[in-house]
Parts: sequence; structure tokens; C-alpha cells
Amino acid sequence: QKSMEPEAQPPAKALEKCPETSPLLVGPLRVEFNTLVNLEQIKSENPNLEYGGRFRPKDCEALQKVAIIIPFRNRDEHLKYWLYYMHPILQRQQLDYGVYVINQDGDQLFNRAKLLNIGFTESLREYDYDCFVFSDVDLIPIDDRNTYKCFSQPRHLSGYLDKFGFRLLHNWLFGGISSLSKEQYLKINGFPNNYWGWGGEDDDIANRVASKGMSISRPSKEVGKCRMIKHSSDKQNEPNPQRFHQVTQTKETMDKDGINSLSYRVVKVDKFDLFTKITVDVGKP
Ligand code: BGN
Repeated sequence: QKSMEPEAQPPAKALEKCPETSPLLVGPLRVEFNTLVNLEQIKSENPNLEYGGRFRPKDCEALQKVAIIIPFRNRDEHLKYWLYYMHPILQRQQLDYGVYVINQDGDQLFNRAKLLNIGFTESLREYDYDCFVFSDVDLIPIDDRNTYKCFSQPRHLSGYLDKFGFRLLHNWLFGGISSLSKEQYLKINGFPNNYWGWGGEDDDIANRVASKGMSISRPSKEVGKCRMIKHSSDKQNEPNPQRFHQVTQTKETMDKDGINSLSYRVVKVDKFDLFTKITVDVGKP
């Protein structure tokens, strides 16, 4: 029999898990890059963010802890659009997330996949993330049902780009935005570290996924459309002439080149309101 006496305050109840599908989603979005956005405006429109670009839903326990990794160099204008569009979307998706901009120091050839490996490692030093979304800075989904989380197979979130007439170029395309759980990422020994310049590294990752018996999942075309910010090609990110050969060697190289061979130097960590920026020396070819 329960006593009628007033009881001592019970300890704070653990939050219930968030639902499988967030009730906050709105579907198709208007995305354009003609109106300039500024950081103060983005900050005031996202009052629930925590320092360093972190967020977790306050009414329920997020289903996944997601580190969003953005390889970066000299694209501040693009990053503002990314933050402007993505923070509201990610909050509606009820994710426990953090945004990590991995900034390649110096002016050597760009190395996207190595920056992604660094993002994996550095984000895990901060928090026990279980899912990693790797996103180029110039890509925005135009439907918030395209959830930035992990699935039972590695996922390609940007299969239907405006740049390609919203058509999937081919079935093993894996560039742009992708997600892998910690387990999936470790199973393929992370990403290659030796693709310097543009192209091929995503094909290598797709080869790794296939060679470990996994497949690439995607949202439907209705949900999976994305827009890319138009830009001229970057200096020091010219197409890598070795990529055609490199992608034929994945099976031989993947066990010795990846997260198990990653070396770099952190130059600087900046915690901003909307993101964490980690500037790194990735070395040179
Ligand atoms: C492919 C590139 C990818 C890029 C897509 C879309 C190569 C290697 C060929 C063996 N791959 O052709 O890296 O994501 O185009 O732009 O060039």
C-alpha cells in the first residue's frame, strides 16, 4: 500500500527515446544561394545551439549521436549557407549532433579523404559519437526527411544533385554527403589518405564498402534531392591524374592505408558558436 504522505522529489526522470521519425519534419524546403546570410542572424535564429556547434533535443533522447564532418579550405561564404540551412534541419531531425569543420592548413594539394579521417578521430576525442556524416561544404538537401544519421548500410545522402539534373550518375556514387556508423567506418579501415587533389577518393571508399560485403543505401529520389552552391574550381585541388590507377588498387591498399595509418598535426582548435573548426597540417603528397 502506497503511503499518502508527500514523497521526496524523485530523481530527474530519464528522457524517453525520440521517435523513429521526427514529428518536426516539414518535407520539401526552399534552398537558394542568392541572398547573403550572416553569422549573427544564424546565431539568433538558432538559440538552442551549444558552444562549438552542438545540439541535443531537450524533450527526448536522440536515437543517434552524430558527428558532422566538413572538409574545408577557404570556403567561408559556403560555410555560412551550410550553417544557415543545416542547423535548423538537423535540430528538426532530433539528432544529438556536433559540427566539425576540418580546415586544411597551408596551400598544398587538398586531401579530402584524409581530412575526413581526421574529423572522425578528432570528434571522437570530444564525445562518444556513434555515427559520422561526411559532408562537402557546398551541398544542401532540399528535403528535411533526408536524415543525417546512420543506417544498417553505409548511406549516400546526395545522390540526386541539381548539378546533374537530379539524376543519380551511377549506383556506386558515394561523393558529396555520406554517412557511416562507427562500426561501418572501422570495418573498412576508414578512408584512404593518399588521394591528393580532386576525385576518386569517394570511389575508393565505395570500393572499400563493397569489398567488406556492404552496400550503399540511399533515400528515395523524392527525398534525396540536393543543391550545390555554384563555384569555380579551387586552386590546389586539380583533378588527381593518379586516381584512375589508384581506384583499381583499393583491395590491395585498404588494409594498410586508412585510419590505421593516419598521421597529422592539429594546428589550432577554434570553438565558435555555430561550429568547431579544427585546423590541421595533413602533410604533402
Ligand atoms: C567521378 C569521380 C568522383 C566524383 C564523381 C562526381 C573519378 C575517378 C575515376 C576513376 N571519380 O568521376 O570522385 O565524385 O565523378 O563528380 O574521377
